[in-house]
Order: sequence, then structure tokens, then C-alpha cells
Amino acid sequence: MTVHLVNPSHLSFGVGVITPRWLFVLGAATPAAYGTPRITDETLEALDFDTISPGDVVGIGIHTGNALRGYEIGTAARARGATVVYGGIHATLYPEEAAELGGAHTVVRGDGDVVWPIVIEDAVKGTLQPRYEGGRVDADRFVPARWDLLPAGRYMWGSVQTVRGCPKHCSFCSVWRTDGQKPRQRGVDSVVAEIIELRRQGFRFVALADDNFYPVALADLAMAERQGNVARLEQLRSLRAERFELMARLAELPRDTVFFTQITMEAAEDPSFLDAMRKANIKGALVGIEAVTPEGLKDVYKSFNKAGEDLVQRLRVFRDHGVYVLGSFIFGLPSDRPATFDATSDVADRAGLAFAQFVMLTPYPGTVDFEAWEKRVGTTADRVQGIPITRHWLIPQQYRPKVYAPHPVMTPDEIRARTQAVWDRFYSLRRIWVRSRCTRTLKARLAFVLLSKLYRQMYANTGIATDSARVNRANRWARLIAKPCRRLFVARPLPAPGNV
Ligand code: B12
Ligand code: SF4
Repeated sequence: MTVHLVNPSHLSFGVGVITPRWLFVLGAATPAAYGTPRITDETLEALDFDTISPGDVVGIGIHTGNALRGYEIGTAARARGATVVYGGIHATLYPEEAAELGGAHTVVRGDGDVVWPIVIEDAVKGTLQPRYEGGRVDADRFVPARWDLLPAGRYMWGSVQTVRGCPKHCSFCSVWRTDGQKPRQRGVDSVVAEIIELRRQGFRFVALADDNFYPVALADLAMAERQGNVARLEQLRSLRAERFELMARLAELPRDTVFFTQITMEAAEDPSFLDAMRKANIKGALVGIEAVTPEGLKDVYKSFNKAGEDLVQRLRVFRDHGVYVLGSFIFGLPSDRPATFDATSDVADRAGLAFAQFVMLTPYPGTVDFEAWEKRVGTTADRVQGIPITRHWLIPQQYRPKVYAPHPVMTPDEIRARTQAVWDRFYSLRRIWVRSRCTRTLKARLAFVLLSKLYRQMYANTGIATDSARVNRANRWARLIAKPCRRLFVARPLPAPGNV
């Protein structure tokens, strides 16, 4: 019996940017008695179905965007006599769907760390339950990933999680509802041990796959203090102290080890935090800017963000402290107007962002936005290929709409075309070249240009373009530049433990 773990994807690039962490966490949670799990990440290459035999256990992890491909894999694996298990955020939200459309024998909801060995054992014994509740595992029970299972030479960045859950409640995001609002912070030793292991394998770039690296804002401390809530204040202070402790430990690693994380812009309120990030070599951070107007921020329940000139200043603080920002913006909010696109481009330029992504508002299940939308359109939802758009992930990729909720003043195509134009402007060669000044050497500058182009091909052209010719072109292009790009990220592996 072989245990398979499959990360589904319709598009394969040959080389991946970031290791999909769940594959290697569940790989580690697979008991040794069942042998070495066979890991397939379809963002590299499509699954070879001939590797699946009757009696095998096939674990498929799905988020909303890749659920349909996941269902194709599950159905085919079941037809080959395998036991099919689904997990991941989408299966957690729609367990019945995986059974109806994806050939699931069972579905794991929530975290897989603790429950996965039980599922395999039950599958082997023939006592499989239709559902397993993995719940929200405490941070001290998070299973460290097995990086020895990585295919050699395929990824640019490793990924290590330091905190799960986020205390905010943005309307387009499901994290605070599925992972919870209580930050679950991993112990410093376990995080550092994994990073060292990745470094030994020649990775010097590591993405901290966190929901929010700054889980305690100064306002949270002030609130607990005002309320006279001593226990909460203590708890928040200790979470914060642990962050600083982690950063101090990262600062002791070889200086060429570079980190990237996801963080709210609140972190700019505390220069000591940003300084600690710089010392820890956390050089980049994805910041959810979402909107540049106060109305837009209200649309997404993100009033802790800044708008207008305050926003530009806040983002520049990161830059001034040596933390480069990948700004994430959303287009298609009800308050957006045609002028919003230029205003956003302008902020992206002036705020000194290193990278940016401009996504179109997509109602993801499990979010406040999705629930309101589903309720509003009810049974009258438009259909594409017979599928209501409130189940957009089931619509074949090539027919999937790019914009879902009707906008008060713009047509879907206008929003799509204007979004594409903002990507085009931000990633024009001239602008990339100007931005690449943030690097120190010519080699690093060229690397910056290549990476900017790759990022754009992988995330914009395959996601926003409507014609399949453009998508295919972007896919071919990304495949072509991904390999040389990866070489820019490798380092000479650190010596093995005995040699340090
Ligand atoms: C890091 C991250 C990224 C990184 C790296 C992605 C990568 N290659 O790993 C980047 C920045 C590239 C990224 C991009 C995107 N992301 Co993202 N990302 C995350 C984040 C913060 C952490 C993921 C992670 O590694 N977690 C650590 C692992 C160990 O946890 P896990 O994946 O949840 O797996 C556990 C369980 O789910 C379960 N499990 C998972 N699979 C399986 C399978 C089986 C068989 C079993 C038993 C259990 C199981 O067990 C695991 C261990 O406990 C999550 C938020 C989150 N909390 O999940 C968002 C998240 C997954 N991303 C999200 C989105 C929307 C995106 C984008 C579409 C954003 C965009 N608009 O471009 C893109 C899509 C990229 C793509 N094509 O896959 C959404 C997905 C929502 C949804 N309903 O699908 C999330 C949940 C964030 C959110 N705001 O809601 N992302
Ligand atoms: S978008 Fe970011 S800040 Fe908002 S709830 Fe999600 S993880 Fe937290």
C-alpha cells in the first residue's frame, strides 16, 4: 500500500515558487509503518495516474481555486481502486461536495497534523469514517514538515509556518473563520530547526507561510489595558515577546538566509518591530493594502488600514526600515470608480512597493462577502455551463467568470480590462528597472527584473486574461523563465549537523 499526497493544479510550470507546505507536513505525519509517501505537486508536473494501485491511500488537499482539478484526480484515483481522502480549506468548508463530485471516501475538516495517521490506519483496517474533525490543533502539536521528501531542484523558496490564525475580520478573507482569531504561535526552536534543515538543502529563501506575522497590534494592548483585563494583557505581551525572540534567533542564522512573510500594515506603527524584522533578514512582506480610499476600506471591513497620503507614508516606513513590500490590492469593490484604477497605480508607484498584485474581488466561500452575495442572489444566480456562479469553482477554468457580483457603475469586462492595464503599467520594463534600484549589484538587479516578469506571467496573465491563447502563452513563458529564475535562489547547502 502506498500513501499518495497530491496538490492539484490545472497548470504546471515545471518549477515552483513556494513549496506547498501541507504536502510536507502530512508527509511527516504519515506513520513510518506505511512507507515513504509519494508526493505530487501538480504545479510542477501533472500526476501520473499509473502510479496509483488498488488499496493505495490518496490524500488530496484542495483550496477553492484548485478544487475542480482535485475532484478529477479523486474520481480517477477511486476508479483505480484507491481510498480517496480530501482535506484543506475547501474540503473543510464543503465536505459533501468532495464526496458527491470528487469520489471522496472520507473528508478531513480542519488541521491534518494529528488526525492524518488515524485516517490512514482506519483506511487500512477497513474502518474508515465518512468524516474526520481535525479541528484547530494547538501550536505545540503542529507537525514540522519533512523536507527530505522535497524533489531536488524544483522550488525557489521553502515555506515554514510560525503562526496560524488572525485576530482581524476582513470581509473577503476566510482565515479568521477557519483558522480562528486566536493566533497559534509555534515555538521558536521548532521553527528555527526547520529553517536550518531547509538551509542544509540549499534553500536560502524561506517564505513564512503565516496568516499575519504581526498578530498583536499596539491598539490590542491598549484595549486590554483600558479594560483592566490583566490576563489578556499578559497573554498579548507574551505573544509579542515571542515574536521578538523568534526574530532575534533568525538574526543569528547565516546572513544570506532571506525571509518573506505576510503582515498587516499596522506593523509600521512600531519601528522596533520593523528594525527587528530587518535584523532577522525578513526582507519582504506581503501587505494587504486592498483599497486606496476610505470607502474601499469600509467595503472590506479593514478600517485599521490607512488611505490616501497616510497610506503612502505608512508603506514607506517599511521601506525605510529595509522591509520591501509586495502590496496586494483588490479591484471591483462596490465603491470603486474608473478613477480608482489610476489612483491605485499612483499609490503603488509612490509608496515604494517592490512588487504588487492586483486581484479582482472574488467571493471566496467561508467569507462574510460570500455569504452576503449568496444570500442576495439566491436561486436567481446566473449560470455558466449550467452551474450557478455561486459555485464558481465548479465551472471549468476556461469558462470561469473573472468578476462575480454586479458592480454599481462598471461592467465586468471594464473591471477586468482596467485591472489588466494596472498590471501592465506596474510591470512595464521601464518601471521594473526603476524599482530594481533597491538592489545593490547588477546581478541582483537583473534577478529582480526576471522575477518581476515571472511573477506577472504566473499570477496575472494566467489568472486575468480571458483568451486561452494568452493564458497558454503566459504558461509557456513562465515555464521558460522559471528554471533560470530558480537558480538565482539556491545557496551552497549548509554542512550536515555533525560538521557544524
Ligand atoms: C502561504 C500562503 C500562500 C503563499 C504560498 C502558497 C504555497 N505554494 O504554499 C502564496 C502567497 C503564494 C499564496 C497564494 C495564493 N493564495 Co494563499 N495562503 C497562504 C496561507 C497564508 C498559508 C498556507 C500554508 O502553507 N499553510 C500551512 C499548511 C500546513 O496549512 P494548510 O495548507 O491549511 O494545510 C493544513 C490543513 O488544511 C490540512 N490539509 C490540507 N490539505 C490536506 C489534505 C489532506 C488529505 C488532509 C487530510 C488534510 C489537509 O492539514 C494541513 C496541516 O494541518 C493560507 C492561509 C491559511 N491559513 O491556510 C492562504 C490561503 C490558502 N490562500 C488563499 C488564496 C485565495 C490565495 C490566492 C488565490 C491569492 C491570490 N488572489 O492570488 C493565491 C493562489 C495561489 C495558488 N494558485 O495556489 C486563501 C484560500 C481561500 C480558499 N477558500 O481557497 C487562503 C486560505 C487565505 C485567505 N485569505 O483566505 N498563498
Ligand atoms: S486578510 Fe489578512 S488581516 Fe484580514 S483577516 Fe485575513 S489574514 Fe487577517
